[in-house]
Order: sequence, then C-alpha cells, then structure tokens
Amino acid sequence: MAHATTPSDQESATKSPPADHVPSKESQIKDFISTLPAREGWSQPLIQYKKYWFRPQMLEKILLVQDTYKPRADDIILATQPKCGTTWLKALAFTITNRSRYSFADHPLLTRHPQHVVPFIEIPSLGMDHTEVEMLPSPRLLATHMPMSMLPPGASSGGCLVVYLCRDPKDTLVSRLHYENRVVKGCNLSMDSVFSMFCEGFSPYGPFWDHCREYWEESLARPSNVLFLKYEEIMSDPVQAVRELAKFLGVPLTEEEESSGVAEEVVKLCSFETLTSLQVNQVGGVARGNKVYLDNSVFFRKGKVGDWTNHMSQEMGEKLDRIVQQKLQGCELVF
Ligand code: PAP
Repeated sequence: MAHATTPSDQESATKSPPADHVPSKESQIKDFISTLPAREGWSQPLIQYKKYWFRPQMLEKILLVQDTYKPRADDIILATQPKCGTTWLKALAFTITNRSRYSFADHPLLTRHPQHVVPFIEIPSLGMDHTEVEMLPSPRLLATHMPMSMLPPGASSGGCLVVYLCRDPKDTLVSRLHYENRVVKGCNLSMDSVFSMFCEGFSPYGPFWDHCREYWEESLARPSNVLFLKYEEIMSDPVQAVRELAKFLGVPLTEEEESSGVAEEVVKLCSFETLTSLQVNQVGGVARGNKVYLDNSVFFRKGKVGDWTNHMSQEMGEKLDRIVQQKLQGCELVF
C-alpha cells in the first residue's frame, strides 16, 4: 500500500532542522562514516576505520554499541573474523555452558540454528535492536566480529571471558568468496580479485593478520581471560578442544562426565555432519535488505581444512602464507 504523504512529512522534507535540533546518535555516526576512506572491490564498498575495513552498516553498529553495550563481568564473548568457524564455536560454547540444562536427546540445537542461540553484540537479530543484548539474563553468551581494540571498555579489560577462534587465512578467504557470491544478489567475485585484495589487507574486518594479532597478544597478556583457538586444532582433536573450552569457561568436565563420554557427545552434536543433517539448518532464512538473503544453510558449506587447494593455485597459497608470516613477524602466531 502506498504511503500517504502527510503535511508534516512535507514540512520536514522542505524545512531545515530548527537551530536547537540535536541530531540522533545514529545520524551523527552516519555523518562521521561519510568522512572516512571508502574503497570498492567486494560486494559492497568497505569503509576504513582505525586501519580495519568494514561494511558501512556494520561500522555503524560497531560505533553504536560502544555506548549501548554494557559489558558485565560474567559475559562470555566468542570473537572471530567472519568465516573462521563462528557457527561451530557458537554451537560448542552454547552446548558446553548449558549442558546441565539440556539433555542431548532433546537439545535446543536440534531445532534452533547455532547462529540464533548466541546473539552478536553488534549485529541485531532480525526485528530486534541493541536492547536485545541488554535484556539477556547473566551470564550472557555473546558473539562478535569486532577487533579486540574495538571491544567496548570493560569487555577488553574487565572480567569478561573472551574466546577467539581463527583459521588458516587461505580457507577463510575461500569460504568468504563463496559466501559473498551466494548471499549477495548479482555478486560474482573472482578468486583472483578477492585474493589480491585480501593480500593487501583489504577484506571485511581485515587486515586479517591484525585482527588475529590483537587477540593473540591479549591471550598472552591475559591468559585467564582470553583463550586463542584455531579451527584446524579443534578439527584435529575436537574432544580435547571441548575439554579445554569447558575448563577455560569455568565449567570443567567432571570425572563422571569424562567417563560417560560427555565431551564426545558435545563434539557429535556440534559436528558439521550432525548440524547439516538437521532441518533447521537446511531450510529457511532471512532477507537482509533488498540484495542480501541469508539461507540458514549458508553457514555450512564444506567444513574442511585445506579446501583452498581446490580454489587457488599452490603459488597463490605460498604467496599468502609468506605475506601473513611477514605481517605476523615478531609474534609466535603461525598458521
Ligand atoms: P560467520 O563468521 O559468517 O558467522 P562461520 O561459521 O565462521 O560464519 O563461517 C562458515 C564456515 O564455517 C564455513 O566454512 P567453509 O566455507 O570452509 O565450509 C562452514 O562450513 C564452517 N562451519 C560451520 N559449521 C561448522 C561445523 N560444525 N564444523 C566445522 N565447520 C563448520
């Protein structure tokens, strides 16, 4: 139905704001973002803020939550760069921290998407706003893609526990390429183009290496508050990763749980195979604006280590490894 223009609409369209008009926080942020460097190349232009590149809508939200998100000492924050295993980490941490509430036979993950059981701090769920996170009871399990240096004060220095998951940049890039081409209508990025942008540090939430380095250094400085994990390590020994996560999150597995195979049950429930077999992760989805449609299944593609070899040449792989190694010089972090 067409929206009828009211006299007040017409007035606001033609008159300038009154002298004492205070612009909303949102419009101040939008104005500020319009002054920042922008660059084309990905499915949408990215904006550079404090060396990191973001989609404008994401940066808006990151700047907004600097005021609206009030960290609590018992918050648990799952931090990742996109495509590094966020869905998997959400499933694992949710299952571990809620294991006394739910049985494996009747578990929320059997009917709810892992992305939906743990909200992002800076990305409101559909139809929600930033009060969503504030309304949650403690202890909260939250997620973010924000760099460590952009976590609101209190989250980066208070008692919050932060789990950071990173992944081989080659597999991360391949996953990103498929994701953008699938969710953004009309997007047809090539491996060659995203590869050269990624190598320059120009990627959503990139430079990739700076994002990792910040969390890595914080995990060394504050090991009881920041746990640094790698996708490949979880893949090679998931049971051990569950034990480590449970211990770090203050809910270590008991001897009884060890002998009854709880870690193995968690691994099985959160595995790529189990999650992709569930209807909730196969059908349905949400539109985000006119151009983006997020199928529930888009968060599950191959779930493998080393898929990059099917999408880039050996030389490209070696070049990216060299760049990342060089950028991480002086840091013991290696991929
Ligand atoms: P996000 O950061 O955009 O929220 P994220 O979960 O990190 O999503 O990205 C999806 C990747 O995680 C996909 O990787 P691929 O493209 O290389 O396949 C997806 O397959 C993988 N993934 C999702 N769930 C699991 C899981 N349970 N185990 C292993 N990998 C998984």
